[in-house]
Amino acid sequence: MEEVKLYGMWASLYAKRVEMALKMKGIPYEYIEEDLMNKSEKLLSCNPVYKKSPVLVHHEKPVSESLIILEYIDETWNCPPLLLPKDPSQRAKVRFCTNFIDQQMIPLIREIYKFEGEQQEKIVKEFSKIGTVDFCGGETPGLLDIVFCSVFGIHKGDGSSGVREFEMDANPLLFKWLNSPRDLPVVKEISPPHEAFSALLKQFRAISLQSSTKT
Ligand SMILES: N[C@@H](CCC(=O)N[C@@H](CS)C(=O)NCC(=O)O)C(=O)O
Repeated sequence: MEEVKLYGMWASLYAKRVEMALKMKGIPYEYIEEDLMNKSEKLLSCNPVYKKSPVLVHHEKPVSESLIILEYIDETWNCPPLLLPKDPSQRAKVRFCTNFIDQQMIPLIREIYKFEGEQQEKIVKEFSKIGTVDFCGGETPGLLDIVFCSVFGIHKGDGSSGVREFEMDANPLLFKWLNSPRDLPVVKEISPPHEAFSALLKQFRAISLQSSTKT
């Protein structure tokens, strides 16, 4: 019997991507909700370097960092659907894209939340350049779809945060990519409750705006 535990946080996009992979592969797991303001001893001991969630614990062995966890899942449960392509050059391309999303796109999204008006528009324009990155999609949803969906697909923006980068008409190139994985039942299953998530985004927006006026 496999023993799989996931230490996550209900609104964390990083935890959501791990949940998506586990569900797509049909791997049963126990989910443990972490209070990030008061992290458990278990989380701290499993991820002593970054002290962040998510952490996957498989037979008492911890794995941290969501992209590494996704690859661990694919290698350990080497059953369909395979998350990474077989061809090494395609694998390299997927890794390039997922790193690009985490290192370039997510920080840019955080920046967008810090500003209003013209300043925000400037950053949003920067964001649309992302359309020039040649994201590679496989025949069936895989690792890149999971990562992309965790950032853009789980929550349909309703404009309440004051930022429009999540909205379809504001960024058609980006959203063309999302059409199929967003409709996967697994994405619907793991999506956080809309109202609670919107409230959290509003809170994040208020804190981000405040921090930018202080600096
Ligand atoms: N690079 C990490 C990022 C994980 C991350 O930022 N987790 C956040 C929750 S969304 C966290 O644990 N924050 C608590 C903290 O930074 O103290 C990954 O991919 O897993």
